Amino acid sequence: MANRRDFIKKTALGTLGISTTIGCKDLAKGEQKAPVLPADYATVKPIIISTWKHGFSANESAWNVLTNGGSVIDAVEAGVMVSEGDPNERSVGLGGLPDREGKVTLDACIMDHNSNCGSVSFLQGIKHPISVARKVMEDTPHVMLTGAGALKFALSKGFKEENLLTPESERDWKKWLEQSNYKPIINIENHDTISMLALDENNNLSGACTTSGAAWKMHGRVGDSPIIGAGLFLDNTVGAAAATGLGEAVIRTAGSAMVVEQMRMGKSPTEACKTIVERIYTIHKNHKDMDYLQVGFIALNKQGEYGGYSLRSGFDYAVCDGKQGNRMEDASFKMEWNEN
Ligand code: SD4
Repeated sequence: MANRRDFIKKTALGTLGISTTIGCKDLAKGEQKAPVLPADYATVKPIIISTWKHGFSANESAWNVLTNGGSVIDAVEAGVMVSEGDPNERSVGLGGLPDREGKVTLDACIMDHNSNCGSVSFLQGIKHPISVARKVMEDTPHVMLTGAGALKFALSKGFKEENLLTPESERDWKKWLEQSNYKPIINIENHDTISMLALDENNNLSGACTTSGAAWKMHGRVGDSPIIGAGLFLDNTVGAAAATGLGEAVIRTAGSAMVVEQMRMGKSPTEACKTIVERIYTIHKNHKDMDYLQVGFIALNKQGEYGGYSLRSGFDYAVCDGKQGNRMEDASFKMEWNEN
């Protein structure tokens, strides 16, 4: 894995007297722009944290919403939409890798500080499932819609149906078909899912999680990402957590809800993530999934403290606040890939 310090560059934030390590050159699609930060932000609120490198540009978008009068739920929605709409992100929305039948099927959920939540699973043909999830939250008596019902609902709300399978993803799927070996390796080059957590200056949390799920999954498979409590959970009196990695393992352990409960019991975000990763390891160490198992969590508490931890090496996340700007951080981890 490349050294994170290689990526870091100074930005104009220094001229505001804000200590800055912002920007990751290799993350830029075009020129990387620093978020516009008010100069007098001395605290760590607002703060945004999101999974993997695509979290970096997602954070920028969320930050712009938050610092231009948008709500924290608006911010997390806008943030993860960046990854959903990017055809070069092969694990989310448009361009996501398909299931073994060549279908791109999407899972997403969103949750606000009042514990309102909305979710869609096994949704096809809609580029921004997170926005459909938000509509489920706001415009229906339900939390979760799935498959054809979710699509029907999305169309009724004016979403446009489109082909999300890009030529690149179709090519990779055809190549995969030659061996048809299902072994979802989730690492820094081959990750899935953007999960984003944010805390605004009024102390309110929101979270969003969206993915095309594990590549080459069975048709109809739903992972942890649309499941409140598994892929995402928050309690506005405590903190928020979100997951990435093998969804089956996260569902088996109600991962994100458990991380929040660890924070409720007084653990720091990193310690809380570590405790649940250790639990997942204990449950899975003799499991058939173990040779490719990866899980990682990010967490953010009400004080604006954050952290992440993964089972195996190679998990990183993006953090954006008014003190240090936007940057990538490597999560601590339990083991290397060649250990069992
Ligand atoms: C899933 N949790 O569908 C997602 C995939 C993922 O990093 O997050 N991979 O199982």
